[in-house]
Amino acid sequence: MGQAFRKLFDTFFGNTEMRVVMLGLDAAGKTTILYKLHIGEVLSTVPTIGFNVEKVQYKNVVFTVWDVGGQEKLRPLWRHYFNNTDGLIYVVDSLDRERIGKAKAEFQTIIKDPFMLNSVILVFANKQDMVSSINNGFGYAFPHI
Ligand SMILES: Nc1nc2c(ncn2[C@@H]2O[C@H](COP(=O)(O)OP(=O)(O)OP(=O)(O)O)[C@@H](O)[C@H]2O)c(=O)[nH]1
Ligand SMILES: [Mg+2]
Repeated sequence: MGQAFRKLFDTFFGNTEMRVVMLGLDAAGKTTILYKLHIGEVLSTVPTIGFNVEKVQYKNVVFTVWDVGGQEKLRPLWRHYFNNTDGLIYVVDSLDRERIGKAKAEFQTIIKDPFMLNSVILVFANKQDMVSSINNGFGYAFPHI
């Protein structure tokens, strides 16, 4: 009873909770984003084997953010995180042109899953700092620019 009342009270006057899953190919920048959101700093990361999970509060919403490893062998495990998910942040490495097709295919697989049909989706084009340096002529990916 106490817990039910607390939940009702929180819904009207206090914190709302949302569960968010953050996915994307390996090295897209998911863990970097998670800790930037959580502690406001860019940490050095290692490839995630399994997941990281942190709570991030914005106004009266407490987001529980699951950051799941994106290596190819780990992707079949993504679907285990879909149940009860309110939101998906799909992170794309904007520089990784070679794997943009792979990123798209994995994204389509996620959003077709019945558990994800009601999720809010954000596609986050990451590493924009590098994109601007490429466009300024200092990059290696598009030497013709
Ligand atoms: N220049 C630049 N580098 C970034 C950015 N975000 C992440 N990185 C770098 O990209 C590399 C991979 O970042 P991670 O956050 O570990 O990537 P991940 O998506 O968690 O990778 P997995 O855990 O393997 O799925 C690291 O060297 C980061 O420092 C960004 O916005 N700009
Ligand atoms: Mg990671």
